[in-house]
Amino acid sequence: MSEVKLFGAWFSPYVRRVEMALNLKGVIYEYIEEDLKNKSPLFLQYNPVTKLVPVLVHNGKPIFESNVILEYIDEMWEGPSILPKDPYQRAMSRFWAKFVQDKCSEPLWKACWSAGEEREKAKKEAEEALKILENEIKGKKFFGGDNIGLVDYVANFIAFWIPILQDVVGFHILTQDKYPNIWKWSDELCNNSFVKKNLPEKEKVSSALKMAFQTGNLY
Ligand SMILES: N[C@@H](CCC(=O)N[C@@H](CS)C(=O)NCC(=O)O)C(=O)O
Repeated sequence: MSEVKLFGAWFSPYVRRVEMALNLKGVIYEYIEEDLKNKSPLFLQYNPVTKLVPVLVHNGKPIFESNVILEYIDEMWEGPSILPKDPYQRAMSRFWAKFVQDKCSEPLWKACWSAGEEREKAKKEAEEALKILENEIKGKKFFGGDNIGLVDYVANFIAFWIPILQDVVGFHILTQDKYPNIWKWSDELCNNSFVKKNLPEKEKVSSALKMAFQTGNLY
């Protein structure tokens, strides 16, 4: 019997996407909540490289970086696929996952936490990328087609966390009127019964972000 441990933080979108993937495949695992202000020696022993959660430990061997972990889970365990089987579709999923992370999520996050010129620059960058994403999701239920796939997992950040953060900071870029297709997809994803079970409580995330915004400390 294999031994699977996941080091995480309850509020982390990166951790939640890994939990979703493990649950999708029906993997039995031990979840270990890590205090990011005071990381445990065991956690640092497993991930002395990036020191970030999530870290998946499978039979004593650690794997870091959520996207790498998602692919590992997909290859290691049977069950519903996270990536498509077709090589071209697999390549495109990887491309869009990276696009969502680098071009949409990061500038959106940055715009919410910054001000002045820095905010304007991040806003412009996010808007350009969201326009492209808006077109990509048009007419589809999920980025993965009828089923949730890699891009949907990675885009959990813009579906669930970004709308909460926008309300907390009072600065809105991703809005229903500007990006109706993304908004529709977000609704579909967050209200999916499987996804819902793997998301944190909205109120709890909102309070944690409010606290972070007031104090300037994320953890
Ligand atoms: N690129 C990483 C990002 C992970 C990440 O940023 N994790 C945050 C929690 S949301 C973390 O561990 N922060 C701790 C720190 O910055 O020291 C991934 O995809 O796994």
